Amino acid sequence: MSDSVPSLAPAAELLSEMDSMRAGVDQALAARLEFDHGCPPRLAEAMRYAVLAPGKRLRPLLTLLAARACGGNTQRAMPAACAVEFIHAYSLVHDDLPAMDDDDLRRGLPTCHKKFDEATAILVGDALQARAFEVLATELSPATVAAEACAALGRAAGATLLVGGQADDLAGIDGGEERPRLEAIHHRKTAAMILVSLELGALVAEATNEQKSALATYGEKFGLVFQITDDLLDARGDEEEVGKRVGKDADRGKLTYTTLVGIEESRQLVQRQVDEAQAVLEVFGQAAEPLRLLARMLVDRTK
Ligand code: GRG
Repeated sequence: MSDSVPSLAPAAELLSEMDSMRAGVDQALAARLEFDHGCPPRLAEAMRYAVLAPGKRLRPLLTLLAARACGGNTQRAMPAACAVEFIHAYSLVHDDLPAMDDDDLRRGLPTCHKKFDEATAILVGDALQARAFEVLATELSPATVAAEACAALGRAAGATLLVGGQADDLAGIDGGEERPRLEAIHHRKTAAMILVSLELGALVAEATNEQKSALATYGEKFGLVFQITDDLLDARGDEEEVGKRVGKDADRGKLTYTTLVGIEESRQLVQRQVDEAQAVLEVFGQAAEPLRLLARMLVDRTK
């Protein structure tokens, strides 16, 4: 059964629909973090703290909206939406640890290891990763779809993509041209999870190859826009401040789009990619309007 998609829905209506979807995702995540017995209460509390903190829920939205664009039911895609957010939340908890990025704040709150302790934060990540695959394996059907979803998420979150990208980034792998190096790290640490979020939505909706390939192109462009706008946010402030920060990043040797091509070219690149991301969704007609809006919203994002 497909969800009914209003034709020519005005942006305001779509925005409020996406807010409801986000609230639905939060409820679904919370429901999957209730443990009857056996889970130490402090671990369960820390898992809920890490996942339910006010994130943007971009990846689960991509899963639900991809399913809808392909004519599927968003509720059927909800377990997959939760699984991608569990992996994302685990990667943030581990990335914030002293051994990695050593951050004190995440989503405007103390990081998991600051609020609890380091060992708990490591275990939160471990348990969230396991929970993601448990949810896919037990809640998706038929079994072939569940197995394909586990394989796709395992690949995206594994040693060649998310974890491998993090390892190379931490090791400061250098040499070679800067632009391809930046793109490779970005592809593995950021775009791979965005792509698999869309892929799982398409999988649950039993999408055609044409639909899958359009979503993959959209995902590449969305991922790039997400990364560049992330870099632009890091470099925000008034122009003088921006100039100073970009200079500082460059001094530290931190490779970002803003340090590599500058603010103005980064902004132009964002605009081009957003236009192309929207155009590639033509194949879905009106059913992909929320995905178009989501890409446009990245341009002006403030967090
Ligand atoms: C520890 C295996 C492992 C991987 C860590 C996520 C990550 C890889 C590193 C975090 C730093 C980074 C590369 C950020 C890139 C962009 C990103 C993933 C930002 C956070 O995602 P948002 O903005 O976060 O969607 P919210 O909080 O809204 O969910």
